[in-house]
Amino acid sequence: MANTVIIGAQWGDEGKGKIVDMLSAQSRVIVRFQGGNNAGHTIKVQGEETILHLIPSGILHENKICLIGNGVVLDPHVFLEEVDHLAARGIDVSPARLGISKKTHLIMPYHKSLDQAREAKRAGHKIGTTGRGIGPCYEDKAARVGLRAGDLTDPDLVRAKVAHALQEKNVLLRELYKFEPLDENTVSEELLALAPRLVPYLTEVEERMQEVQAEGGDILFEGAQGIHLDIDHGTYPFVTSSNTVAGNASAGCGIAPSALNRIVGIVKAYTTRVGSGPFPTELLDDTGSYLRTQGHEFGATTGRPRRCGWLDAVVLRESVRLNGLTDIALTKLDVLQNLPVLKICVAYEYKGKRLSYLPQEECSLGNVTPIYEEMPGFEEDITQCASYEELPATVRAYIARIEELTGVKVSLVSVGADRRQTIVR
Ligand code: 2SA
Ligand code: GDP
Ligand code: MG
Repeated sequence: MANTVIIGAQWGDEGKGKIVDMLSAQSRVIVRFQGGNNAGHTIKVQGEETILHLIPSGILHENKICLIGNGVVLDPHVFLEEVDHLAARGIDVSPARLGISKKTHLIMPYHKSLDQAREAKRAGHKIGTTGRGIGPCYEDKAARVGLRAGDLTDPDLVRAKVAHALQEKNVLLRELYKFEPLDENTVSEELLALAPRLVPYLTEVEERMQEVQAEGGDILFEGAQGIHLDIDHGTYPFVTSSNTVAGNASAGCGIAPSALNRIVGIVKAYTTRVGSGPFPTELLDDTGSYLRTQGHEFGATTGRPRRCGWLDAVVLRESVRLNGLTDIALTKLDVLQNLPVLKICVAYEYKGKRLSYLPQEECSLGNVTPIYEEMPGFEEDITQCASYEELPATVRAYIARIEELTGVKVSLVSVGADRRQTIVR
C-alpha cells in the first residue's frame, strides 16, 4: 500500500477533485496541504455535482478521515459554510472524521480587503487573484504575525493579535488603498463567535497521520492549484502564494518526505489558465472558444471564464522534473471530440533558438513561440468507454504520444466528469 500525492501538472483545474474522490475509495486519510478556498475542486457522482473549496475531496466517501494541514490557509466562515452545506445533504462532517491542524493559518477579513484593494490598485497589471485573501494571509504567516487555528482556544491571544495586525493593515487600507478600515473589536468578536464550532475540529494532524503510517499508510495528499502557479517554480509573479509542488505535501502537513510514495500528476488533455500571466499555447480563436464551451471552462470558485489552449508538453516535462511524477491521470479527453486536428506543443522557439524546457527569466514565457506537432482528431463519443481498448486508435495514439513526450505512464484516463467515467490501466 502506498501514500499518494495528487498535484495539478498545469495551471490548475485539471480535474484534481474528481481523481482525489475516485482514489479516496482506496485511501484511509485524505489531507489538504496548501492553498485555501481559492481552490474549487469539483466532484460528480451519479449526476450530482459538489464543489469543495477547503474540505478534502474524500469527504463524500463514508468513514474516510479528512484533514486540513498546517500548509493550508483557512477562512473560518467558508469552512463552516462548507460543513453546513455538506451536513444538509446528510454527509457526516463531524470532528470524528474531519480535522484542522492547530497550526493552520486563518484568513481574516483584512486579508480579503487587502487582496481586493491591491488588485484594484494594480489596474492594468492585475495578477487575477481570486480575491479570497490567500496572498495576504501567507504574507502574515511569513511575517510571523498570523493567527493560527489553535489560537481560537485563547480569546485574549486572538484579541491581541487582531489589534496588532490592524494597527498596520488599517493604515494601509485607509491611507494607501482608500478602503474602509476595520474595527478591531468587531473582527475579534466575529471570529471568537465561531470558536465554539471550530475548536472541536482542531487536531494534531501530524500524529493522526503517524498513526495511519504505523498501520501501513494509504494517505492521499490533495494538492490545489497547479505546478505552474507555484510561488517559487511557477510563472512568477503570476502565481499563487504557496508551494504547489509535491514536495510541499511533506511540509504542508508534517509528514516525512520519505512517506510520499506515488506522485500522480493530473493533466488536462488541453491547457487552461485562470487569471493573468504567460500562456504560450493559448487559443484566442474559435478553437479556444470551442474548448471553453465543450469543457465548461469557468472558474469553480469565481465563475471567471478560463483561458484555453493546446496541450503543452514543455510545461508537462517541467512538472515531471519538479515533482518526480510516477503516473499521469489524463482528464477531459472527451472534450477534444470533433476537433479535426489535435496539436501538442513539443518545444518553444525563444530568441532564435529551439528550447525544450521553460526559460527562467521573469515573464520570458510570454515571449516564446510554441512549436507544434499535429495529430489526427476523433469524432467518436468516448464518454462511455470503460476500457483502454475501447478507446479509438486516434485517442490511444494521443495518449501514447503524451507518454513518449513526458516519459511517464498515463495510468488513469478520464472521459467524463462523473466518478464512474474513469479508465484505470
Ligand atoms: P490567489 O487567489 O492569490 O491564489 O490567485 C493567484 C493566482 O492563482 C490562480 N488560482 C487559480 N487558478 C486556477 N484555479 C483556481 N481555482 C478556481 C477554480 C479559480 C476560479 O477552481 O476554477 O474560480 O477563478 C485558482 N486559484 C487561484 C489565480 O487565477 C491567480 O492567477
Ligand atoms: P480541479 O480544481 O483540478 O479539481 O478542477 P475543477 O473542478 O476546478 O475543474 C475541472 C472541471 O472538469 C470540473 O467541472 C469537473 O467536473 C470536470 N471534469 C473532470 N474530469 C472530466 C472529464 O474527464 N471530462 C469532462 N468533460 N469533465 C471533467
Ligand atoms: Mg479548480
